[in-house]
Amino acid sequence: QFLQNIIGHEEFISGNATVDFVREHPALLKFEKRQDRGTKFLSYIADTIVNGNPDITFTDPNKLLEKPHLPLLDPKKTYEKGTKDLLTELGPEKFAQWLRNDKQIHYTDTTFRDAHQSLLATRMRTFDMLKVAESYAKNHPQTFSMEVWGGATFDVSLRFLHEDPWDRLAKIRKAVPNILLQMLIRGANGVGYKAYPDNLIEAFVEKSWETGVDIFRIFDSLNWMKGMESCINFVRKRTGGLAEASICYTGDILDPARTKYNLNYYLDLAKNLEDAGAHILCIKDMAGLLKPYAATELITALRETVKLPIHLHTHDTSSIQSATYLKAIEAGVDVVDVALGSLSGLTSQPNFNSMVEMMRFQDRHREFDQKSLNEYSSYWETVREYYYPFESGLKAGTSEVFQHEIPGGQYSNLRPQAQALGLGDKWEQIKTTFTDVNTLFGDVVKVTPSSKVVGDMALYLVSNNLTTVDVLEKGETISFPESVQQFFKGDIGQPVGGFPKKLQKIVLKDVEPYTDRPNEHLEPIDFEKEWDDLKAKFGQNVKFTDLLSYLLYPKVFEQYYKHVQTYGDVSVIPTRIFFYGMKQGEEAIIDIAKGKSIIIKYQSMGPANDDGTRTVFFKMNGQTRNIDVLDKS
Ligand code: 3PY
Ligand code: ZN
Repeated sequence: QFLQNIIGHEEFISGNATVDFVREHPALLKFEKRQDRGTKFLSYIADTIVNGNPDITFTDPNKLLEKPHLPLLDPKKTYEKGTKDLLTELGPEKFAQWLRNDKQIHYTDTTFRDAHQSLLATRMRTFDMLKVAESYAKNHPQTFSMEVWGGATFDVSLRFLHEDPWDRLAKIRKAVPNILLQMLIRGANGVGYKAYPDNLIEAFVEKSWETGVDIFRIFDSLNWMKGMESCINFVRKRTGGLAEASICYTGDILDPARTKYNLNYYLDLAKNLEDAGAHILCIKDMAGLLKPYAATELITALRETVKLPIHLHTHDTSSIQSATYLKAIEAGVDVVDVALGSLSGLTSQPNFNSMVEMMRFQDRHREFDQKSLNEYSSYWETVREYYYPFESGLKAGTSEVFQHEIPGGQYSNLRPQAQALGLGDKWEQIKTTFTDVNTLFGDVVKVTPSSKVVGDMALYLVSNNLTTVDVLEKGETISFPESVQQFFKGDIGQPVGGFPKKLQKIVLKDVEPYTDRPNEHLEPIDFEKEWDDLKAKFGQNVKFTDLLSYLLYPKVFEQYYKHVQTYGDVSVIPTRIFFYGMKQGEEAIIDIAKGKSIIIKYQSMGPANDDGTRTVFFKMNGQTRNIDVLDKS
């Protein structure tokens, strides 16, 4: 491996290596303990059998987890041309014009991103997506786009699924070459919860495009233009993709008592986003607050105010959001976000399959093969069961959302967060406190990361038996959650109308807040140095995408990398086995690479050994293999 490290080193390849080459690059002497892939997988499965997957907090032994039926695909079917081909042909400006003038309604399928982020705490694995990605792209090439990346998926795939998000994107791109792929990016916060140096966001955008993203849905969690402008520019400058800039919708434009976010506020913001270079305008209704008649007013006025095509995103938490889509379509919206039937509704997007039927025989209808679309819904219905520990527990639509305004993507996370803090029985109080905190903060736009700040504060108050009145009266004695301190310092930008000054002083005490872009207080990344450091730390085989992941989430990446070294690329392990291990006597085939599979049979587990380990007995490709695992129970 020493030789391989040398031969593979850039300096050696470029012919610039001197006699000091090895001394200057200690990483050349780093060797991985070599273990074959099969043994790594067996170690993972053995550990899951003995100790369980640490991400699974409860299991139901009676749960039936069936094998899903794959939707039918005519083997002769090839990829028909789709929106991706059209973007390549027209370029972003002309593509946007085409979209604005196209009469039939377009659909973005969010199944691979927001749907599972909002219903299943973002846990959907690449394995389950890849089973249907290619056939979907062949069967439904008229889909406008598929949202497959960004938001919380980046963090969760590294942190909990031990998967490389870049690898997921590249594989989906390969399976879906004809339909536009889109991601959600939190402007200056990238796919994280804080501001990052500009040159990191720039490199991230460029690499995302190269790996497969076509549409960048850019938003700022406080609707702050300065949080979005540079990201819009990076998309325009560094990619051939589309900058879709977002208005995050909050409040109710029809409510005369709520004047802060009124129609004019949204129209001005839309104009600013158009002037900043957006190709598409997104109304990002992250909590599902845009009511049907408000949609009529908003979309009609926006179509008159800007020349951009309009893309509407909502969450069906209240269960009335398909009515909003109907009104928006009547008012001329160009694209709506939907999720395949069994992963739609509630905190997810409205139902794709049913939306298509609602529009059938209408002027703006776009034809889809409904029978096939339903087969995809059935596939996900079966697969969803594998993720049952991550369900949010919400059973029906709730109009409470119009009071608490919790975003759909946060709802499915906040509840388990509360449970983890021992506040499971205080869920009702947490929701009302969330509303109170929003009022205390001056009615802010709430979406990641600002929604997390409000959520953290609500959890903090409930767990300490405090109210928002206590905060104002005895705030000097309170040590506020870190995210709240950062928010009032200006770390995630400036809220509409500014910070409530008295509260800001209470939270920050003597710390001076800033009013300009938080990114300007950050040193640019020295990529060459970071790249060398990363290689020294993790060996020569790290990729540039690893560097980006590391710079965004250093600790999470380190743990992910350790996991890969110990267990290999676990994304290829079937989901049931990944979460729940194997049953005694069960046999499974794992496709570890194209055309390469291993057959694993779990035979038995031995008693506890003196050193606290247990031996798990397998057959791998017919040969007996024993794996010793530390029993952590
Ligand atoms: C995210 O930022 O992850 C969101 O989904 C916001 O709605
Ligand atoms: Zn959303």
